[in-house]
Amino acid sequence: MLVQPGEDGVHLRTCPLCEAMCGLQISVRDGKVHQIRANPDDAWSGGHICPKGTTLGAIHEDPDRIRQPLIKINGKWREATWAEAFHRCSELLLPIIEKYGISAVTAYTGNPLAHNFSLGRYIGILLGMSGMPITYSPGTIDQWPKNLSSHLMYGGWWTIPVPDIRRTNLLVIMGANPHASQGSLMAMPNVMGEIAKVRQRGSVIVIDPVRTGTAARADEWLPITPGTDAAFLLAVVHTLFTENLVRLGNAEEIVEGIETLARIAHDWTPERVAPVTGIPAERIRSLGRQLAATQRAAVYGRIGLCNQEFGGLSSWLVDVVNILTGHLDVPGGVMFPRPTAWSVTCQPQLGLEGGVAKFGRWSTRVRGAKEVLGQAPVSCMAEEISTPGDGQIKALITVAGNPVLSTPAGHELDKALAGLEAMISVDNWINETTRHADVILPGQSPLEQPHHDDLILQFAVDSFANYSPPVFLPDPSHPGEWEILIRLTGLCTGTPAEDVLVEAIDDGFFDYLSYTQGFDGAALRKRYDHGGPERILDMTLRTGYFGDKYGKNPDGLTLHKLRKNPDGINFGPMVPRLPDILGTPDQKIRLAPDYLIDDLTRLAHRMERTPDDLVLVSRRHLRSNNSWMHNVPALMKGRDRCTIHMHPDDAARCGVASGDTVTVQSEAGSIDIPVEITKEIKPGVVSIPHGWGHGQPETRVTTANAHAGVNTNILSPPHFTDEISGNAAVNGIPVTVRPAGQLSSRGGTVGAS
Ligand SMILES: Nc1nc2c(c(=O)[nH]1)N[C@H]1C(S)=C(S)[C@@H](COP(=O)(O)OP(=O)(O)OC[C@H]3O[C@@H](n4cnc5c(=O)[nH]c(N)nc54)[C@H](O)[C@@H]3O)O[C@H]1N2
Ligand SMILES: Nc1nc2c(c(=O)[nH]1)N[C@H]1C(S)=C(S)[C@@H](COP(=O)(O)OP(=O)(O)OC[C@H]3O[C@@H](n4cnc5c(=O)[nH]c(N)nc54)[C@H](O)[C@@H]3O)O[C@H]1N2
Ligand code: SF4
Ligand SMILES: [Mo]
Repeated sequence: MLVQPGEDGVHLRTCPLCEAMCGLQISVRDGKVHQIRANPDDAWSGGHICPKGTTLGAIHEDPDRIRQPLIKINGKWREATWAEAFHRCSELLLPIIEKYGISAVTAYTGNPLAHNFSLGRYIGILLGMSGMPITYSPGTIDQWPKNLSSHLMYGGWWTIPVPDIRRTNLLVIMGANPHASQGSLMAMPNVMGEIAKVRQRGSVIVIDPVRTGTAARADEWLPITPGTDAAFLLAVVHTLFTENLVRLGNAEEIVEGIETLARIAHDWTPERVAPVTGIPAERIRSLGRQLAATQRAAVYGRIGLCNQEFGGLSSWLVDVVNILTGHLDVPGGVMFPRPTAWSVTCQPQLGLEGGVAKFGRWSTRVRGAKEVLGQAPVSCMAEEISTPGDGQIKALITVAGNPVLSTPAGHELDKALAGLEAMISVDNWINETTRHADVILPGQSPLEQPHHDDLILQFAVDSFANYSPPVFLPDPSHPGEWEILIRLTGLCTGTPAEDVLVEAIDDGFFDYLSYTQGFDGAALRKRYDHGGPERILDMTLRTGYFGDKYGKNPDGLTLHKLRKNPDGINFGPMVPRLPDILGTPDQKIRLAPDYLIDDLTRLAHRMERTPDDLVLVSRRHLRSNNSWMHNVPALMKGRDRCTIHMHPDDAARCGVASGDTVTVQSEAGSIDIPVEITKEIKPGVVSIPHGWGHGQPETRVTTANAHAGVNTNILSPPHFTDEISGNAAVNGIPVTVRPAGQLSSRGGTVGAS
């Protein structure tokens, strides 16, 4: 029944759109996608799917999707051959590098690369070998605080424990809404189905300023004041110590710093934090008792805990509570996954081995923001482009990113991009960001390339492996994105993009990766008749835990084996991995790293601050995917999703009614947006989704432009960060709301930005 790439019939395929990684059956008729359904036999997802998964055909066939490179000359786009396009990249970039050096060039590498077969594996080449000293990513408006706490505690910045949901009886969800997101840094199919099962066995508690779709399906919703989770968790830790509930379980022999922790937690009584967090002291204490008394319990924190003022502390304290209650590395607690293939993106950072806090190895030119784990806040990018002087950024490469919509003060970045001397985008659409490019190099469609998740499987609750061949054959002249990245890397080092020796660099990368696993790459290469991402996939599978080790373990995993098992192979749930997984030199878990402890002074100041009248948080919707799926007509049906949610008490206070357009103003800017009044949000908190603000001139995203919405990141102050990680605080932004058109209390006229 299964057919070859390019043939009509039913193709099995993993959805590359989110961490649920659903197995799909894609039926093709007359060379077009006829229908997409869940694959009930998929060894990972067993029949789960969401509305986005059924639209992969629409993405593939989207008339706006770029199929041929585009070159902009005198403000006009024209299609070009690949040779012309690479040549144009060289014409643009080489003189800049010659004149100002490579430090005048930067890159922004966006979210879809984590889900993309080529980009995920090859982004390391661009970032590691191009010589660009500073690059940016949405990492610092996402999980950087978690990378930070993992690096400091476990000695590995991607050593992130994942809730073992399928075996837990008590799940506390903080700052995550899997009902929309389908889970993040916690990969499993049908996460809401799993949450329902936890409730049958025990209970689920959601701690979030918003009564989200997840909270509505939980046993309890604890509405917390945005940005106060660290204080809340410290009070839980306080309770565990004062009530003698600390049980380290598996971690007993390998933790360090427990005395320090007990000492610092002493001051953080539930009574002290209750008024600020909005959660009663007694509930904080009882939660501590509940966690300590439940054998299989897990606390899970995600983006609401990262994208906030105390992201680093909150991310750390989630793990601390799990450790103190004996729930680290045990079934039903939080565990470290054992991926079938290791990810090239999770290689240790050079110079940061051992989990030491050697940050600030450089700082940004304009703001002086310090480097943390190799990056500075993404909000620095605009000022680095627009501020003249030595070291000014003159050229930008974007790879699968739309920072104009996704990063703080994106409207300022929008202006800055217009002033660049050169911009090259590896992207499939002309959108709010890429409209500023001089050259756009499109990737293949998600159905024209193979698939096997690289990064996401590092956070999977099962050790799972699968491989999807392409559904459609790409135009043979269309290079894979891995080749595009290699050419751009070579270009950054001074070789014209068209002359870059792609194979040699690819071989070198393969050899390096093989070497990290103790293999001789040159010898291994003899086994393959071609390079590229499939060769890397085979090698990462074979040298992984379940791999055949190139013959030493003959029954082990290979890509060949996966091709013969199109429903995938599931090696079962997570298993204990301590202490082997620790990257700290003494193989101990650092419970109380100085770098984090030092930040408690900032949190103590926060406790004294006058409460804000109204603060803004972000939200996600199941039928969106950050900024880039609004061009899919089927996902845009129904009511307007780009609205501000507001509690009736706040609406009355601000004099606004449901359906009104209101002006929302922060220190950074103002936007006009329709209001939806709802009791499902804590009074004093409003929420707006990100990724909107389409309808910009010279973009080519027809459907998105017809449902433009507004860009909430106009309201995100670029300097509002979790200072210790540099991560953006897009939650907890003080705002005012008033009927649109009304003068602001400060006097001036205010309209949409
Ligand atoms: N459909 C869909 N799926 C997606 C995405 C998408 O855009 N659409 N994006 C993907 C990406 S890139 C990511 S990173 C993941 C994110 O996945 P999740 O972490 O599940 O993200 P959200 O759904 O935004 O949920 C964040 C929650 O944090 C809450 N929150 C805000 N501030 C605070 C706070 O201070 N404290 C607490 N306790 N809670 C707070 C918000 O109200 C919100 O409910 O989703 C991924 N999956
Ligand atoms: N206020 C607020 N802002 C946020 C967040 C929030 O919660 N609140 N969340 C943040 C988070 S977690 C994230 S991850 C970021 C996302 O930030 P970005 O990564 O900048 O944004 P995306 O919308 O994911 O951009 C995707 C880009 O990739 C392109 N693209 C899609 N598929 C492909 C492909 O296969 N190949 C190539 N080459 N390009 C492709 C799209 O055209 C688009 O330009 O947003 C962040 N911004
Ligand atoms: S939940 Fe939806 S978007 Fe995510 S992998 Fe499954 S089908 Fe794709
Ligand atoms: Mo993200």
